Amino acid sequence: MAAVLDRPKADPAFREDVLAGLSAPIPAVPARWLYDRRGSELFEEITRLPEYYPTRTETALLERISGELGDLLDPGQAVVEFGSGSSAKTPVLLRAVAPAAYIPIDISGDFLRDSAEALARLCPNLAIHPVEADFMRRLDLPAAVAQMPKLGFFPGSTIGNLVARTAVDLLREMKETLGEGSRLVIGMDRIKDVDVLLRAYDDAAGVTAAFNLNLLHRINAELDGTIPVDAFRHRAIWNDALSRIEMHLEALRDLAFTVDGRNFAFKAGETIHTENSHKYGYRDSRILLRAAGWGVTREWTDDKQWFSILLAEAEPPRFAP
Ligand code: AVI
Repeated sequence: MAAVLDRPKADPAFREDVLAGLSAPIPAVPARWLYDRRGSELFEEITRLPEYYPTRTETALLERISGELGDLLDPGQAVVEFGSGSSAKTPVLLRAVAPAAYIPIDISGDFLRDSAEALARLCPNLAIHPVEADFMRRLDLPAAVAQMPKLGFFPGSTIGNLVARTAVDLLREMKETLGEGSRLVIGMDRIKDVDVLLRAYDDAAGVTAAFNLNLLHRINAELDGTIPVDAFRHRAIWNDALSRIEMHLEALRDLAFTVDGRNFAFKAGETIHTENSHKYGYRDSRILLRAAGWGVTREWTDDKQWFSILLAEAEPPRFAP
């Protein structure tokens, strides 16, 4: 009885995604379930790994271009960040563009409040309006910023975790949320040497492996699972045709387990697909943004051309041949 009471309450959407995903012909669980408390801590650790170049490359690039960004963007805008803004990048952008207001949007209320409080200490004169919502859907911004020009901020190459169709849907929703005449600063990871990519997603210290395997621990804890976690290993694969790193959990032997009373069996070598991280070439990022109604006006990249920050403008609807 105590064990049942101690079990964290399962999110019904988590149960549904896991049961459907494990029964699918190509087993897969949506990547968003990697981020429970432990998963989020492990992701923070990943961002500090020597092999994981995106976070430090993007932050350094943002610092390098902050003067130019400040020249290109008028002060007094409302900066809308898609994600809670807990990273070091947010203060860099805010210092560069001197906004009148800052609106972080995140689905996790606790995370949102903590990062908004930390930011308020750093920028005491900035009006901060946190919005607890799923930014994958169109949403209404606070009335206080209705008349201000809007600048969206979507760093971290989070867009890369979505397949193209979903990425375009999200970018279109962002355009709707931000409105006519708005702009967007977005970070996108570039295609590069496969060894560099594989090391970034399969680090020597095994932090990414722990991040991926944590999903199985979470299923066991929250969905009454009996998955033998030690019988799975983390795999990072470069899928060249789809231009993405894929994370999988591979069964090391034939095995069987239950989740929420349902039976599952895996043969040695079979995998559960847990994440995609798409990488974009110069033209790819433009096509993706254009498909959602955003025109790229500037792009900056680091010396190695490993990571890009793009400035895009919401394009008015127009007839085209
Ligand atoms: C959050 N996202 C941009 C990370 C990425 O690089 O795709 C997630 C990640 N997965 C493994 N390492 C990092």
